[in-house]
Amino acid sequence: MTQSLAEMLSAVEVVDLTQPLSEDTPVLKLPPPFENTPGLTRHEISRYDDRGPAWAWDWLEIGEHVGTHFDAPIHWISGKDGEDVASVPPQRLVGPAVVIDKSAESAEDPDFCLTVDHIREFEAEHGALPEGGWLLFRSGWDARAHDEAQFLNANDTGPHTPGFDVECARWIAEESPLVGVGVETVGTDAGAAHSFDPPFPVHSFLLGAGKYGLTQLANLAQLPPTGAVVIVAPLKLVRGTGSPARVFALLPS
Ligand code: 23J
Ligand code: MN
Repeated sequence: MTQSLAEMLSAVEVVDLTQPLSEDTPVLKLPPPFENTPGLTRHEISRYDDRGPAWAWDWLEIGEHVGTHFDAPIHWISGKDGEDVASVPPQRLVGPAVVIDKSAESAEDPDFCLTVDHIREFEAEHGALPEGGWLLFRSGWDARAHDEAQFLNANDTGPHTPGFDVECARWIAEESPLVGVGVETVGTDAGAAHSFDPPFPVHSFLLGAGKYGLTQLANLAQLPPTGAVVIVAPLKLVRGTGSPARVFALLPS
């Protein structure tokens, strides 16, 4: 007898890959002359008071690219004719996850970059990358997410956080069956990627190829290398270049 989807769900574990969103959520800092995004500010509408006796509510001021968030193709000039957040087909936001763990390497070298060779090694052990899949890069950076200085890890030479090298970004965009990459850091690109050629290659190549980015993920350590399914849920923001997102992983329990 075939199981119903509801019955199958009882054998599924749900892992929340989302960082908490608050006024303290660390935010990307680009160097001058570039403009920066504001983080979250809450404005009170009422608090069970004269302004609304039985209800509390706030309105939010927040950048599209704050906290655990989704990058749509139109975020980058290479993808400017591509999808906004609201246009992304939901099927592309649910897919098999592969998790590559380079947390030891990233602890040793904060500028660690994933390469095509690392992906080939992963495939030799775990099988080919899945069609429509999401590559989740575990760097261990989620342990720093409570402290903006540790999380951004900047010094006089700029930010130092792990990412992908240029060829790896190009390969994922143009040759892999993946639809997106997710990271634990503040952006999908390495901290030093402003100095890469092209600058910010993950943004440039993936968004230019109509693929997606996902940042500031949590709890990747709880996922197996393969076998989980990721659910990415940004706001359906019309003309949005990105959006804070709730991200879940489902795994067989
Ligand atoms: C704008 C410019 C550079 C970067 C970013 C945004 C992001 O990381 C982002 O959140 O998309 S690196
Ligand atoms: Mn972004």
